[in-house]
Amino acid sequence: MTEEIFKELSQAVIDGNKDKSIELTNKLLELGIDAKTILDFGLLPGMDVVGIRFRDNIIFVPQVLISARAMKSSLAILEPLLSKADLKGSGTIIMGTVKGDIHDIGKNIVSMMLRSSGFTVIDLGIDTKVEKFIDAIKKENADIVGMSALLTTTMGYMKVVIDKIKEEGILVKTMVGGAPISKAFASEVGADGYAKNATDAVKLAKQLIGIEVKENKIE
Ligand code: B1M
Repeated sequence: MTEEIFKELSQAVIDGNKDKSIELTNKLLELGIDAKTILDFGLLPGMDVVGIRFRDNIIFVPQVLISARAMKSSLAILEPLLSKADLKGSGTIIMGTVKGDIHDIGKNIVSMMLRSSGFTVIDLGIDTKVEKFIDAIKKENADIVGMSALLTTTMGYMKVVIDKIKEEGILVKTMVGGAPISKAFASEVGADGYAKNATDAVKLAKQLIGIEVKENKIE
């Protein structure tokens, strides 16, 4: 029965049906399904289909925005629940989608998962310029700065931020992610780490600040 509801939830994201997405998210929670499972098996598979259809010109920006709105409405319900995990102080992370880029769904999921793992996350939002990153790193005395980019035309901006951090001699670890980013690209721009998804981002953040990462543990 829950399998059917997961499929319906994915479909609600695909259709951009915000009310249905909220209703089904709440229904799964009432059935005792945890927030991370709802994210992984209901919302993300829906957004995967949206991505493929967008790429193949089957749907266009307005439909994608409506799907994103549905997904965000459900994420808003899940976020406080994900953050209810047993929290212990881990470190402070500055997060942002780089300049020129307004994609924020993945970055928001990563931020949410980091918070639920005990990190303090200062989210600078989208279209984040180098000065904003640098100011926040200094102000918050951050341990890590995380950058997200979804466009091949904006991913290069990560190097601008990393170069500035190095130039100013700031002691902060850097991590990067987003659909076009790879491990090789991360090394090329001089980042300290790359994560392909939110679960790996949590593992990486812990490694970067020297927290032991336990395998086979659902984050
Ligand atoms: Co955009 N878009 N989009 N879009 N969009 C892509 C990225 C694209 C691949 C679609 C396609 O053609 N197939 C394509 C980029 C092509 C390229 O650069 N090679 C594209 C394009 C072209 C564009 C526009 C230029 C379209 C236009 O206007 N002609 C435009 C650009 C606007 C801009 O940024 N300046 C644009 C606009 C938009 C919308 C506004 C309509 C909307 C964004 C809404 C929003 O974010 N609020 C949108 C969307 C939704 C997408 C797709 C369909 C989905 C992205 C998404 O949210 N995925 C996307 C296609 C795709 O990726 N399949 C596409 C779900 C999300 C959970 O995954 O963001 O990858 P993701 O995050 C993952 C990991 O990457 C990782 O963890 C996350 C969770 O697992 N991760 C990190 C992310 N950040 C991380 C940081 C980390 C670690 C891991 O550490 C710091």
